[in-house]
Amino acid sequence: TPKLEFVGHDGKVTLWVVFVIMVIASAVFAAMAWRIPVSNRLYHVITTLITIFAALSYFAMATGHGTAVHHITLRHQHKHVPDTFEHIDRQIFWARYVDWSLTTPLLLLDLSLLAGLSGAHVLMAVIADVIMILTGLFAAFGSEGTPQKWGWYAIACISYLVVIWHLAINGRAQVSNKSPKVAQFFASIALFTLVVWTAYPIVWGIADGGRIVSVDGEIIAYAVLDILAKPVFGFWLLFTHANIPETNVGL
Ligand code: RET
Repeated sequence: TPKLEFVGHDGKVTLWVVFVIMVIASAVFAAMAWRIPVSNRLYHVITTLITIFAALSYFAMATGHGTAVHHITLRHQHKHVPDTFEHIDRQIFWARYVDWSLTTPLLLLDLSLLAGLSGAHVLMAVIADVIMILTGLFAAFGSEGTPQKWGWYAIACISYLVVIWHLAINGRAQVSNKSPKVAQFFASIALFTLVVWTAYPIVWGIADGGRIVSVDGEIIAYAVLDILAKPVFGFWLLFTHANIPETNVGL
């Protein structure tokens, strides 16, 4: 019989709590949009969509959908006796990857508009980001012990470096053409994003990939990161946008 690694009570509660937070954030962001002219609402629309997608994904996960069982076989080699096999069934929430493949490009769009990145750079950053998420999904379901599993993970990490390259290096260069206030704000929120985003591959490595952390531990770790990356990021962006008129994109 396989060893089961499934969501427990704490994980379930956490998923519901984050669902509620995402719904509230979506409602507040939408309300903030209605108070200003339509011409200034682009960040609001993008940011509200981000938390709506997250709410949908968390609802799916909290109700037991958006998940699949990953069958893992570990082969233990022994001297003089035949190899033994250990079977583990671990739950993988693929809904996360659907969420991330839509929301991380939108988050990048927020930052790109703020920096005034060129269309070519925005497109390259977004495509690299989608490759990062999809190869991360391949890694999550890749058979244990195959080189491809961590190979996909490595490709995802390289894609992540491409994203950082476009946002940090080119974004910084571009935003210096804007007012010092905008440049200062971009530097702060981009650094915050860099720190939070970099924690995801670390959590993945010790939870989904390395299975050192339980499914509940994984849910809690991603919950904290998702709240920082979406509602906290969103509030910070929209409040600052309201206070610094030069952040307007004119789109
Ligand atoms: C994976 C695993 C493969 C290697 C890398 C990853 C990066 C994921 C990131 C996710 C960011 C998610 C956000 C969600 C929004 O709330 C796919 C975990 C590099 C950076 C910001």
